[in-house]
This record gives sequence, C-alpha cells and structure tokens, in this order.
Amino acid sequence: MAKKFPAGFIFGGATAAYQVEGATREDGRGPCVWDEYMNRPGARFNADPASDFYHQYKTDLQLAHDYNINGIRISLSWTRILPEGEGRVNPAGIAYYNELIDECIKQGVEPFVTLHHFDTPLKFFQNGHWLNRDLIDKFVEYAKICFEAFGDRVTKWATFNEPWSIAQNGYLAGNFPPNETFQIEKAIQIEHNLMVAHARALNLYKSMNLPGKIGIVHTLEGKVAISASPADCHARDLDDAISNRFMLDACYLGKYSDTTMSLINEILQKNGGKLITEPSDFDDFARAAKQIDFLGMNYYSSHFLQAWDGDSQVVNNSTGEKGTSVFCLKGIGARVSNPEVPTTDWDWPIYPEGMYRQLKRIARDYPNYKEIFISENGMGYKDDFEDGKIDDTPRIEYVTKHLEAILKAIEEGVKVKGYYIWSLMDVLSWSNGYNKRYGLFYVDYANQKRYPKKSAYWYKAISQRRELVP
Ligand code: BGP
Repeated sequence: MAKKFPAGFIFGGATAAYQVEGATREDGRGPCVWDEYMNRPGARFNADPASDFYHQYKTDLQLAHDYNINGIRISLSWTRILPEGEGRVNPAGIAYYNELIDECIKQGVEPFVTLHHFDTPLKFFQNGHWLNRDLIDKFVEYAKICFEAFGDRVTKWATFNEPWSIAQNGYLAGNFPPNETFQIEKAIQIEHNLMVAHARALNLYKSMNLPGKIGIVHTLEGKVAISASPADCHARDLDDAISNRFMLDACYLGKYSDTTMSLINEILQKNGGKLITEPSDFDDFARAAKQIDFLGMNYYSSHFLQAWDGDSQVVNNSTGEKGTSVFCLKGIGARVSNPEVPTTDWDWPIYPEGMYRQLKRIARDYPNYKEIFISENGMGYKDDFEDGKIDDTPRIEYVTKHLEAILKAIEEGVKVKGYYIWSLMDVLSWSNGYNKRYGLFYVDYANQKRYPKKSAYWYKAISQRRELVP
C-alpha cells in the first residue's frame, strides 16, 4: 500500500443540488420530478429546506476551506437554469451558479460540476422520462447552456450522476420515481439512452475548446459470487453486466462488447424485451470514448450474488432497521448476505476490497482510461450529539478502510486523483430523508446550524498530511 496520497490529490466533499439547496420555489426555479414526488400526500419528507445550501453556500465553503477540503462536488439544478426544462433561461439561476462557482474558486475549493444528478424536469419525466429519446436532445441543449455560462471557470464536468441508479431504483427496486419494479427491459433501455445523452454532451463539450475536463459518474457496486459454484458465478456476471459493464463499455470501448451483449441478451430473453438502438448511437459512443477525460466512481458497497430461479422480489430498507432488505431479480440472481461481511444499518455490506477490485478492473478492462476520481464514498449513520460532541467513529473506520483500498490501488499503478467524501455536510437522502446522515458537518435541521463531527477534524488532518492518520 502506498504510504502517501500523490501531490495534487483532491480531498473533497460531495453534494447534489436537490439534496442540499432547498429553495425549490425561489427565484424562478421550475419543478423537477422530485418536487412532485416528495410533496405527494403521505410523503415522509421533502427538499425544503434540505441543507439550505442555496442561502448558506458561503458558510459551507468557508468550512470546507477551514478544514482543508480542496474540492467540492456540486450539481446544477436543470430547472433553476431552464424552468421549463427547455427554452427560456432563468437569469437568476445562472446568477446563482455563477456566484457559487466564483465563491468555490475564491475559497480554494475546486468545483466538480455534475449536469444531472437525478433531478429531471417534471415535464420531461411525465413525458416518458429517459425512455423517450427526445430527452437526449433536451439534455444536450441544457448542457450547452451550462458549458457556455460556466465553462470558462469549471474545470471538471460530469454529464450524469449514476445512470444505473436512475434505471435500477426507478424501474427495478421501485424506490425512486416512477416506483416501477422489475421492468428490466426499461432499465436497460434507459441505461442505453443515458449513454447516448452522455456521449453527445461530451462530444459537444470537446468541440467547444473549453479549458476543462469532462467525464461521467458511475456507481460501481462490486459483484461477488457467494460461492465458487458456476451458477453463482454466472449470477455475479449477469448482475455486473446490467449494473456496471454495459455502461462502462459504452463509455470506454465506444460499443458494447460481444460478451457484454450476450449477458444482456440473456437477461432480456429471460424477462422479455429488446434493446432499441440507432446506428448513429455507436458513432457518438466511439467519438466520446476517445475523448473522455475521467471516470467518477461512486462506491459504497458490494453485493454477494446467488443463483436465483424464482420470481423477482424486493424490499427496500428505508428506515435503517437492519436486516430488512430483499433484492432478487428474475433471470439475474439474488443479492444475499455474507455472514463474514459487516453491514450498515441500511444493510449495505461494508466491503472495501470491492472498491479496490473495481479500481483494478477499470485499469485492466479499459486501459484507455485516463484518470479516476472517487466521486462519492461514505457511510450513512444515525449521528447525534453526546456531551456536546458528535462522535462518528464508525464512519472514520469505514472511510479509513476505503482510503487504504485506494492507496493499495495507487501503489499498483491505478491513476486515482481524488476522493470526494459523501457528503460534505448532512444532506437529504433520496429515500431515507433526514435520519440517514453522511456529512463531515452535522446540520441541525431546526435552525440550519453546522457542527463539525469527529470525522471533520480527522479528514482535515489527512488532507494536510496526505496520509492516513489514526
Ligand atoms: C448515491 C447518490 C447520492 C447519495 C448517495 C447515498 O447513489 O449519488 O445522491 O444519495 O447515493 O444514498 P442514500 O442517501 O440513499 O443512502
């Protein structure tokens, strides 16, 4: 394991517009899918005020600066910039992001800007969401406006955050809008359409001769067979294909490899359905694969796979009551618990080895990759005050093990250039609301005050020394 992180390594904190900004109705912002979803009768929480970042970004950036955090992941709210998702630009939205980006730079906290972090304009969601290919063009138009407005200062752009989560959570697990379950054909089609939108936006950016870099953020959950049996290993390969490999191929090979397509076709045959593509998609993929500057890798967990012949079943743990999750997909496999691997209260296996393996896998299977940023990693925890302090030692232990995995991969030649802890401050969790905290800084949602957790002091020391500290 390398002892020190390389010079220039970014120790960042991650956020996303919808999870931190609040102010969903202010200054001309238009509705996105989550506004409607989180304000339905019976909804347990919504995004007002979230972490009030819309008003408090200066405080948060000052904290980042003071704690030696030299990068921040932010995302842009599409409907703050284009209230209807297209057409009329909202000057207040552009002004807000201009001020935010300028403040990041002033504080020495480099912004890493994601164009789309789940918050599709409501109108487009209602009109077929990412199954409707018209949305690809709308996304590229929105991207162009952002590149023109902020591209002189933003040096790290990501097209999308976690296309797989949009597909899986919305159409397989049913815990994101539109809450559909086991629609495997739709999930695969959405992945493809998002890859086309990514490729076109990336190619556009590259044609604009702007000074920054551009990539995409994927959630790369590890997939591990629960036994050495061929059937369990095949379940692992199928889950890996639909969750990771299909989209990595599109981004880095510029096509779907034969092996990938045979796994995807097997899943489609068992569930019914067909992937629809256009020939030009593969031209777009090929151009983008030659130009992509970096991969943002979100990594929280790995899944242990067992062969599964039964029907699909899902139970989402959205409360933090341990041991309540179930996820079995027909034609793919069952995600089962591994008694040797600890889990968080939300049943996410804590498996840093999986992060190391994913990093090595990128270097092995996609040797044309240029750089990797760990764009999210962190631990959901029910933090609270004790004697006026917030002791989040389990989070420190979790992050330590993952930083060790990164150091090991770096030692072995994998080009990892930064780490953005999820999250900078406590944020709204998409399906858990406010009781699943991730931040280095505790947010008291009653008054929006920030308090450093034990992990904030610890992270500062790591960033100052560029090496792990106890
Ligand atoms: C990732 C998302 C983040 C964040 C994180 C934690 O998938 O990109 O936006 O929410 O997961 O997820 P959760 O809040 O469900 O625990």
